[in-house]
Amino acid sequence: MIKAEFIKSASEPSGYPPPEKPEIAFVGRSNVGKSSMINAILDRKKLVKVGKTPGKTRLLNFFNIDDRMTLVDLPGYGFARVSKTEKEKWGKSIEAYLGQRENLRACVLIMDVRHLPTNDDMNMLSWLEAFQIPVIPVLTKCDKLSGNKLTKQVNAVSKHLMMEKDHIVLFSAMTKKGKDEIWDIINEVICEDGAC
Ligand SMILES: Nc1nc2c(ncn2[C@@H]2O[C@H](COP(=O)(O)OP(=O)(O)OP(=O)(O)O)[C@@H](O)[C@H]2O)c(=O)[nH]1
Ligand SMILES: [Mg+2]
Repeated sequence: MIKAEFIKSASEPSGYPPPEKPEIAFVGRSNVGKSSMINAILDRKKLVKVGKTPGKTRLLNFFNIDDRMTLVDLPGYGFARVSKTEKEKWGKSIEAYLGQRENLRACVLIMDVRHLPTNDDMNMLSWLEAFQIPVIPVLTKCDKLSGNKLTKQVNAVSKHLMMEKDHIVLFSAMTKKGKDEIWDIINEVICEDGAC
């Protein structure tokens, strides 16, 4: 089993752990399944808290993986019942992180396979491109669609994102579909760094 431990939470750069290991961050709409995905790929049930009131987590949560890399669960966006001040705070903490985190190697952008990417998803994608951060696009909750419906939806989403279908990881935290594929990609990104 992979060693995975919570390091700390932070909202601003002064609170981040030292940038010693290559880092991968998980971003996406609130309630899309970021925390569930991290738990699933690490074979943990409760390393990261799941399904609390959406939009409550305003902190970045850092996890040490095998003393080899850090995974970061970023606060979700697009939660309607959040005040303007809260949204601004979110924007500032995410912008500081994306703009300043020197050991950040890639962002896993998680979207719900059942819906076309939201405006917030598209804005996040532009942001990542502007910061020149490699994106690993993931469609989660694939267990909710089957056969033809899944294929149709993946085609529609890939068109919307203007990305090749083969570059998009199909995932389910419930069935763990896509777990090996996501690790292959993460390891490839980390290894480019000479950290293997
Ligand atoms: N069926 C199914 N449900 C999922 C999957 N992933 C997450 N969920 C459910 O979706 C809800 C939200 O999951 P979380 O992992 O807490 O989502 P999050 O993106 O971390 O949410 P915030 O931390 O609020 O931003 C929970 O009820 C999960 O059980 C999946 O792959 N399949
Ligand atoms: Mg979460």
